[in-house]
Amino acid sequence: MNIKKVGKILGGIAIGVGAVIALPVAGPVGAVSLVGALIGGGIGGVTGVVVDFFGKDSKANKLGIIGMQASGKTTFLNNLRGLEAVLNPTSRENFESFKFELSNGKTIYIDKGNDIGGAKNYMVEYRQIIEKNDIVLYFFNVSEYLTSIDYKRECNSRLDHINGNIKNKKSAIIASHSDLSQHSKNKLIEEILNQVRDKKYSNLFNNAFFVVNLTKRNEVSDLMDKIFG
Ligand SMILES: Nc1nc2c(ncn2[C@@H]2O[C@H](COP(=O)(O)OP(=O)(O)OP(=O)(O)O)[C@@H](O)[C@H]2O)c(=O)[nH]1
Ligand SMILES: [Mg+2]
Repeated sequence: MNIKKVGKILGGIAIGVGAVIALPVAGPVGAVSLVGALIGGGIGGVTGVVVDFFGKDSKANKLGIIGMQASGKTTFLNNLRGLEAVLNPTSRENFESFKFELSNGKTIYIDKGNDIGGAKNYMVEYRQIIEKNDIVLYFFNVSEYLTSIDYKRECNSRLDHINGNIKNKKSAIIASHSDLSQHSKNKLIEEILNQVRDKKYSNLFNNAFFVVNLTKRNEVSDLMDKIFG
């Protein structure tokens, strides 16, 4: 899929609040994938063939959660489990298996796992985390990405590292803190896609890329619907 084209498509759409836009585009493995933008109260995102991969299995899913420091990894996990927000940076925490019900009534089983911090030293574990888990979610703060060159460099270097190890593993990129940007989710998607267009890891954004406020439980639910629904 041509990212430039996707950016243009998203940038050129006039959307009413609350509308869901889904445009068929050629997917990276030759399948037809959907470029979706859900705005208003919902999340903005690009979903693709991963939706098909994710949707079939009723066994417990092993979730690998990695990403930048303070990008909302623990907030996401806590929101899924109906727990209150934590404000402390994580070093390493185990979480027990849990269930999550999608809006279509389907139950998703998440296997017990590890919530690790986003400090750079944990990057040495990425390869193993990618190997051991069924689905890898990579988190970064979209607002910081677009305003701090150092953050962007660090984030890109991690994306490059992940891309080198991801092979055919299912993955999704989650850009958090959309609420801290003055731009709409659609604009943020367009901007990020433009910025990664010529990068080796741009394919990571083809399948499943979401821009979201992770502090809103309904946005986390929407995200789960899109990933697993
Ligand atoms: N405004 C806003 N705040 C968010 C969002 N996601 C997370 N936060 C806040 O960002 C802070 C860091 O969130 P965490 O969930 O601890 O981030 P983390 O990625 O687990 O951080 P580390 O474990 O230290 O790597 C918390 O204060 C969250 O409430 C978001 O989408 N929007
Ligand atoms: Mg954490």
